[in-house]
Amino acid sequence: MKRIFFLLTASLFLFSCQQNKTTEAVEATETTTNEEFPFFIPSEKPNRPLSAAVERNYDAYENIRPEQSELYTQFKYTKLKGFDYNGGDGTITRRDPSKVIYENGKYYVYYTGRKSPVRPVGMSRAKEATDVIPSADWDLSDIWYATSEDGFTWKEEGIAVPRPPKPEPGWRSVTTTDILKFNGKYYLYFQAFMEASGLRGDFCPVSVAWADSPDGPWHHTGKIVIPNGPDGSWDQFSIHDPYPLVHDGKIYLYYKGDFDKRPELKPSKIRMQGLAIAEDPLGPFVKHPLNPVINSGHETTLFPFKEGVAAIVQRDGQEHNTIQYAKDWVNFEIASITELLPVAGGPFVPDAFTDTKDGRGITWGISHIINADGNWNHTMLVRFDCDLSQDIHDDDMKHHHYNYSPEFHFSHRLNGKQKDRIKKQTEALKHQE
Ligand code: AAL
Repeated sequence: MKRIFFLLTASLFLFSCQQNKTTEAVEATETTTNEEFPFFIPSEKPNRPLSAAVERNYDAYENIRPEQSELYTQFKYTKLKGFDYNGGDGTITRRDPSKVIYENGKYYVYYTGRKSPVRPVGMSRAKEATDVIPSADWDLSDIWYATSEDGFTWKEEGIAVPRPPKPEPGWRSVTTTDILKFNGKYYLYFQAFMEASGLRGDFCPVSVAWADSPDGPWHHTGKIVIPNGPDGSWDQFSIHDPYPLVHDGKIYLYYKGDFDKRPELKPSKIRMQGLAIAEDPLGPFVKHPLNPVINSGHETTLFPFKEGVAAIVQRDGQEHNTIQYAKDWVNFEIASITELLPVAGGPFVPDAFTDTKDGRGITWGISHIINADGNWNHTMLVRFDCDLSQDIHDDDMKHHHYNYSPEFHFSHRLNGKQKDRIKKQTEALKHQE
């Protein structure tokens, strides 16, 4: 009898403890207004009044912690071996690399290459440019390419696509290329300048060359495949950074447009990104009716991710320094906010052309650093590494911030105008005493 009584009492006690726990657990999700927000953040959005920011933390992002998101990463950079820059004197530039592809047992990258007897005079002095004196860093350029066994040491193979003869599109400069592999052929899309950049602006359409091998020979089509938009349209002048991917059996080519130029503003232009779609690599490309589809960024850097496409959005615009995602390849949302993003990134995207329905993401690529060594006409290619991949989880790529050295902070110093303003503000205070 005693044994039964003990068992009954013990069961009742355990049941009441369990009830308390359940109550506590329920309360943790249904805390009332006057309860503090819990120390252990609810994994699901709690049923309680929330601030806009905490509401957003649940609704706008994949995870409540950025480091748990596949589309959050930091970036690490490595200096490349194999490229000489004449000591950074501006007579050589390599910039705006393509995506990296892997063929014939090695990596390939294509990029804007300029080797000129003198450094560029600058876009503001474009009138002084000649057929040997470049205006901008990317003026009088050809499409060069290099190969690598490991992605760190590269062998410059030479010019892939040279400037065509006048008056073909690109006779002045062929730049900012990207690669597509489609039905066994290779295509290099590029900005096709027909005037020195800076004369009117950075104005150009996009043309394309094709080859049966990543080593060429490359055949100019002499066609403008992404034309400038009609007068008064956002992309009437600049069709930059062509970036093809394969989706839904078609070529989805993203590109940048510079527009709304107002010299009285700094920066004077807005930069956004558009999309043009074609069934054939040589076109016709149809621009998406919702263009521009990305409201920020500068050079295009995208990759298939799960069923959609992700974009590294850097440098310009309301949403620069973000990684964005479009499940439908058109309507982009911010997936994460990060820093020190690769500029003009050309990632290694193994499934860029496979029409994948489950994009695996990226872990490295080639990007560029402009104004290297403080010289606006010295741009260099670098390697970036990251964890934007479903196939790895690298905690060392998922910290929340970098620690910038005092020297880095002090390198961003006040200019004379700002110092004068500050001086006047202090003097004004003295007069008030
Ligand atoms: C780059 C790209 C395009 C521009 C110039 C060269 O970063 O946006 O290619 O025309 O700058």
